[in-house]
Amino acid sequence: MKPLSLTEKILLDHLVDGDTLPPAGEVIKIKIDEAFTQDATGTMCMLQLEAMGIKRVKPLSVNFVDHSMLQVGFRNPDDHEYLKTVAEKLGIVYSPAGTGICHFLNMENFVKPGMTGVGADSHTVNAGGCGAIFMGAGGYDVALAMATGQYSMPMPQVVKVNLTGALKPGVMAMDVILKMLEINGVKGGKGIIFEYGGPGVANLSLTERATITNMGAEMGATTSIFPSDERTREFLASHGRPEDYKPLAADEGAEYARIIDIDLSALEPLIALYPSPGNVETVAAHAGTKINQVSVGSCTNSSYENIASFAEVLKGKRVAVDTLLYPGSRAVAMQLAEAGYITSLYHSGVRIQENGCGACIGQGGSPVSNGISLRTFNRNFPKRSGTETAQVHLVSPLVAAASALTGEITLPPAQPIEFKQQPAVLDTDSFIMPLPPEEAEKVEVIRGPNIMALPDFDPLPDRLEGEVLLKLGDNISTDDIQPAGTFLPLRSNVKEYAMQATFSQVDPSFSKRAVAHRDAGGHGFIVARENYGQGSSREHAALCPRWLGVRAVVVAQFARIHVANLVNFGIVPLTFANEADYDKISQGDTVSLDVSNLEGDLFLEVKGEKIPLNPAFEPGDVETLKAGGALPLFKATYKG
Ligand code: MIC
Ligand code: SF4
Repeated sequence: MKPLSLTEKILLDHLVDGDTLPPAGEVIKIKIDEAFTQDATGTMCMLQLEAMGIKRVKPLSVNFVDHSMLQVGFRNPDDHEYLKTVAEKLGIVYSPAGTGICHFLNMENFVKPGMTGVGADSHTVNAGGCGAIFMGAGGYDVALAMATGQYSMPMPQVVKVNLTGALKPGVMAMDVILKMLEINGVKGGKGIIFEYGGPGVANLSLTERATITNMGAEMGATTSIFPSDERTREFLASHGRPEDYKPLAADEGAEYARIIDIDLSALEPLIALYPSPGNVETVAAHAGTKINQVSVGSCTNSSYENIASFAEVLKGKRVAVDTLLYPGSRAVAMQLAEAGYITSLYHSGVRIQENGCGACIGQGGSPVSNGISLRTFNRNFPKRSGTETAQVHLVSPLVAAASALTGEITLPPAQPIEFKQQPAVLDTDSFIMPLPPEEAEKVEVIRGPNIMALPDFDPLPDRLEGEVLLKLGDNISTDDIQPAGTFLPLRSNVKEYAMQATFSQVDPSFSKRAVAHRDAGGHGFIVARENYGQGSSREHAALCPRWLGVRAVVVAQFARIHVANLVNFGIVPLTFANEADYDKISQGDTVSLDVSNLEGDLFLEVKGEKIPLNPAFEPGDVETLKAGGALPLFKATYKG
């Protein structure tokens, strides 16, 4: 038999139909072992799951609460109570606020080598560090996976990343993934699974591997995966799950679309400069730049090893700038406490925050105006920190530590940092486990006033006619389309979220203009260039524009998760057949598009000219688009 990559083995093992994998780009349907949400995407996901009429979820499913935890006013607490009670009703595990960040908890408690999963968060790919194939998806696709135990996606290409050597002192896993970003750029992972291998893998711990797979999202990759080996066994055993271990690796001689070689011992500390995770340079080149804040944590770098290394550099010294810390989970916080690091961090002047996303998603911890914040996070998009004029640069926990002490960008100590080895703490009691079906049926789902009904959307007309409401450039992120931060409590209220937030940071007049255009009977169009919709998986970046009357988005290229979300909410995603035609369209142009045959030739008619377009949807999406979105179609066709 032909030697197989690890990706091929897991996908073949999970194929719903047949026993061969199609060529890259063709849609495959796989069985899903786990599906999860977090609170910011979870309420919409659960509303859709309820609307599907599902009585109990099929695969292991979890609702984590980690993003929107400030609970200022009734909105967040209402969302959390809804997520808890709907979880009880439908057989979903519930992870309450304070337990930790979804991806972190997933690694500690649920992921097993060889599993497949989807999560309503782009960094679900984190789980690849444990030899599993996990992908980020929009809330509807996660609801569908919970309902059916299946997920469809275009078959990715498998690219091998061959690691050799071991990291030098002062260099961390963060520098490996920043190197990958330097090599591939923010859209270089599209349609790809990065499969790590080679002798260097054994020199990386599980949490280091997860740092690397986590930020595969920043390259737009479908996901990334490491083999399952002795280090995986150690991690699972230390977290009370030795029975979940099984060794997994690619076959000798497996074929890959491409091979990227990285010598770990040749890497040096790197920094991704504002405003993109793809702006990678060396820390050395920026040493001495004054900073105003340091923030350590996020799903990328908040393990015990990360924070213990950070604490060791700070020990006995005092930070020179405001320094915030977000442990990845309550278990990590307890492990740090038992090792004495919580006390030493307080002595150093660090502000220890709740175990959750926090400043990473603009929930507190905003930098000062015109400030520079060094963060161990994965995203530094404009305004995401909550301060318009601030700049965020991304670095490893060791660079963060050295810089916190000096108040300027500083290279980490050149000698190895030894931290205290402390047994992992188990925190499984924090989860609320599913009730037996007879008891679950009796649970009353509580919907406080923040939980609004899902809007109804009409089917696609034969012709779309209206205005180009916005013309944008490259790399528009879902943070640009539908910002999070202080708007997070509006996630369960589509109308308010759309009116207050959609494109508000790009053009504050957008929502009002769009609604007026919609109410006058127009269909809204958005035009942009490369990598449209990069970043977060939030389906609100499709749902809210749809509510505002956007019916088609025409760009040079889309990011993977966003294009699926557009289809799910009945917005037609299209790309230019000739990229240069982008220049022929202006904001405010009146355009029209015959969509009566989505499988035929498609042209954007503008100023008397017909601009040829390509579908960015799959042939299998036509029915969904025609129906006006996925939910109306599901309700009409699902037989249980
Ligand atoms: C993010 O990091 O941007 C988020 C917030 O985790 C999002 C999900 C969301 O918008 O709720 C993501 O990465 O998918
Ligand atoms: Fe949370 Fe930030 Fe990770 Fe998103 S990237 S899941 S906001 S910690």
